[in-house]
Formats: sequence, C-alpha cells, structure tokens
Amino acid sequence: MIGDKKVLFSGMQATGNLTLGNYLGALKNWIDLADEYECFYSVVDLHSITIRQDPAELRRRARSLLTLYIAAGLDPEKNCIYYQSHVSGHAELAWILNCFTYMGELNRMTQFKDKAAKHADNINAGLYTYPVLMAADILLYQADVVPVGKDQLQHLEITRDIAQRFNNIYGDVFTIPEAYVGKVGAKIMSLQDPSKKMSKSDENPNGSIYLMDDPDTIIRKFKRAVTDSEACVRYSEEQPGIRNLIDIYCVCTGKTPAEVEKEFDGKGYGDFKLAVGEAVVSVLKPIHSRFDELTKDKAYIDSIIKKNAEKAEYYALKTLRKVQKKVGFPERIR
Ligand code: ATP
Ligand code: LTN
Repeated sequence: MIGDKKVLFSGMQATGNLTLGNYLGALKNWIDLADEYECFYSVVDLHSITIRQDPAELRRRARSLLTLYIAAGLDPEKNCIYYQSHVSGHAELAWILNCFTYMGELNRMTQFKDKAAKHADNINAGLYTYPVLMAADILLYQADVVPVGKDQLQHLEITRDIAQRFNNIYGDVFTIPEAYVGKVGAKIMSLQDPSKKMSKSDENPNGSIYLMDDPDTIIRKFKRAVTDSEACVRYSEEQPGIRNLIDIYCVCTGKTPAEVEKEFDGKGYGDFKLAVGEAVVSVLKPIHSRFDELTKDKAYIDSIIKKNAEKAEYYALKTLRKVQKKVGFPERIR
C-alpha cells in the first residue's frame, strides 16, 4: 500500500512499434485502472536487450513508448511513468532473486522457448532469466496487481512462487501480486492469421495494426483481414477471424458480442470490416494528435522522466534495503 491505495505495476518493452494488441490488451486497461491504484508504468528497457538492439534505435523507441503512455491517457503527474534502466534497484533485486529461482522453473517458460527458437543465434542468459527480472520489477514496488495480456500469466505465476519462497524463509517481505487480465481484448489475433496473436515482431505488417498507422492504412488492413466463407457475423469458435474482429469492435465501442451480431445481422463482411476499421481509427486519432504535441515539448517530457525516476527510485530503495538486510548483506555505514 502507498497511502490508502493498493499498488499497480506494469511495463512494456520498447521493441518494435506498438500494436493494437498492446493497446487493447494492456495499455487501455492501465488507463482504466489508473485512478484506483498507485501506479508504476515502466518502459522496460533492461528487458529489451535480451534481444540484440541497435542502440540509437532502442533509445528512440524507449522515448517514443514513454511518450505514448502519456498520449494514450496516463497522467504522468499521478502515475509513475519511467525507464526501468534509470532505477538500478531492478537489476540488483533481480540478482538476489536469481538465487531463489530454480533452473527447472525457468526451463518451463514458454516465452523463453519461443524467443530462443526465434533468435537461435543469440540464446543469452538474460533471455533465460528474463522472468526473474520481471519478478524483480513487480516485487520491488510491492505491487498488489499487475495488468498484463494472457501471454504473460506464466511469468506472473513464477513471480508469485519466487515471492512466496522468499517470504517463507525471511518472513513477510514481499506482497504477493495478482494478475489482472481484461475481460475482452486479452488476446487480439493477427488479421492475417487468426490462430496467431497480433505481435510487434510479426514479419507481415498486414497482420498487425500499429498504433501509429494512418487512418487509410488501418482501413485497408481491416478490409484485407482474413475471415471465412460463412458470410455471417457471428461470435463463434468456428469463425476465429470474425470473432477477433468482433472482439476488437467490442473493446473500441463498449458493445457486447451479442449487440454486434444484431447490428450486423444480414449485412456482409465488407460493411462489418469497414465499421471495425472506423471504430479503431476513432480510438487512435486522439492518441496520434496528443503524441505529436507531446513529442514537440522536449522540456516537458524530460521533466517527467527526471521526476518520475526519482519517485520510482524512492520506493524501489525501500524494498531493496529491506531485502539486502534480510539476506545478510552488511549494513551501510553513513
Ligand atoms: P513481441 O512481438 O516483441 O513479443 P508483443 O507484441 O508480444 O511483443 P509485449 O511487449 O510482449 O508485446 O507485450 C506488451 C503487453 O501487451 C503485454 O502485457 C502483453 O500481454 C500485451 N499484448 C501483447 N500482444 C497482445 C495481443 N495480441 N493481445 C492482447 N494483449 C497483447
Ligand atoms: N514481460 C512483459 C514486459 C514486462 C512486464 C514487467 C509486465 C517486464 N516487466 C512487469 C508486467 C510487469 C512483456 O513482454 N510484455
């Protein structure tokens, strides 16, 4: 707890351009939850280097992601929006937690298996211990709740296991966090292959809607979205393409799948796809203009970066010092 509020932590990697999946599955929930909790939203750049990055590009993307958090509607005066690499406690706690994590546990992580297969030429130890750094992120702020997409639930489970193991040895040091997965939009699928999740790193740009795509591109991508030959807008497992489009439409408009089925009863896929495209455009348009404005105001973004890093550091150090003491590191002499 900070004051009378529970704590929320979440983060995103600054790799690639954010997709509609990232927005609807994660960022939008962050905004909906922001008032209820004391929130920490990190740009997790330490995680990004588990995959080889071009330094200038990583720096540019990290800043653009931080700006996008604000453009999407997170108030940086109320929410702590900061770069993970600016708070050294993340790496320090991760080291300690590494010593409380079993290789057997890490061997079960599906994201590691997927990423190792994708980057067979660079299966580094950081990629392997990625979930431990993620546990450190969350536990450092004593987070109660962690909003993520479904693909991150396994990492939340290992975080809870590590925290519980540590608490069993040393007493109640860490808050045990709960995952928060939004009801709709938890898994937005590729527009070109509805069996695959929409992903920043997809080689086919037509499968993903990027948050920075212009309206014409968005409409065009929806028009080309893979559907089926049923010719009926129905929310069913047998029509994964249409189901995905209904999900997207529902999160953008606040309607339920049943209402959408009714709205498009007797209408063709062309009409439906256009309506989905337009709904997405109207959600993204204000984000685009706010992003453009914020990008021009360098001094303001710089001040947010500084102020929030200091705030994050304050809370991080509180936990870190406690942990260091518990495991037996010598006291600091002042
Ligand atoms: P990459 O392709 O590089 O693995 P990604 O697009 O999967 O990236 P992440 O940075 O791993 O994105 O995820 C950021 C957040 O967005 C996470 O909380 C994740 O669960 C969520 N997310 C990612 N893709 C989707 C999706 N298709 N639908 C819903 N949520 C998603
Ligand atoms: N692994 C997450 C990003 C991430 C995160 C976190 C999310 C790093 N640390 C802590 C929630 C809480 C991802 O790839 N989406």
